[in-house]
Amino acid sequence: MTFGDLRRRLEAGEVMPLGWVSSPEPINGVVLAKAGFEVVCADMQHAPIGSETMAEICSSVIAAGAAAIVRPPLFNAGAIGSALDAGAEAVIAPMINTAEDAEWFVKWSKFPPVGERSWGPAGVVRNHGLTLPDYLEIGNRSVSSIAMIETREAMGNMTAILGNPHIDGIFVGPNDLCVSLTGGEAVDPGTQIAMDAATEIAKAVRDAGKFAGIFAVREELALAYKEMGYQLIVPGNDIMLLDRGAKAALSSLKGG
Ligand code: 3PY
Ligand code: MG
Repeated sequence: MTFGDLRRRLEAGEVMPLGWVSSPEPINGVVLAKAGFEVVCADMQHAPIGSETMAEICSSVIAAGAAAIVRPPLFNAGAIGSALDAGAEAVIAPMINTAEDAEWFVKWSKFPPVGERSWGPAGVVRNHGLTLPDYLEIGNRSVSSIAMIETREAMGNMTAILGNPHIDGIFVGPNDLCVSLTGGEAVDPGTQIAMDAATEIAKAVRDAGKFAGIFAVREELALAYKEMGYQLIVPGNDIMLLDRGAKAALSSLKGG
């Protein structure tokens, strides 16, 4: 993957399975990249991944030949800048619920004149072999600002969020969405209400000419999301994949 390929391929409609690192372990990003994931995300929101480890995960993933992306913690402008400075080609911002949240996100993820991202891409030029003027020229159109829709409020404001021309794609958090839509009664993305919401979001994103991604907690859900038109599909994070692989290996040895 060369810098900028990720956004070009997503805008061309390609389905790209997304590797997801939820451990403070750069090696896990490398294993996912070498296993064939062409794009790998470091999750700073729900994993103990701080900025130094995030930058190491990005460098390792890029050196292994894949594109790196990052989910920063909630409304953390500093982490958005650090992720992009480290060479991430996309930032997935959690809980973008309103048009104002989307504007806030664009402000911190794009350089002027679009936003106010601060200049300091030492890691990105080193990791991707670019010059500073190259990066100034291509940064805004190569990096994707991906807003998470994961609440009832965000679904109500979807047209306005998608209407922001600098929000490049949407990522669905089906767990939070299920919790929000059921008023805290359930956390199963496979329930009808969550599946119907995922279908509705995929259609709205497609109609807006943008790309959509989603986290799948089970394999059959990953396949259902692909049918709905999702492109960036996470088939479980590193810990979930290790757990499944460990159980399969044990059961074949124990015959159970
Ligand atoms: C969710 O399901 O809420 C997520 O944020 C997935 O990462
Ligand atoms: Mg979430």
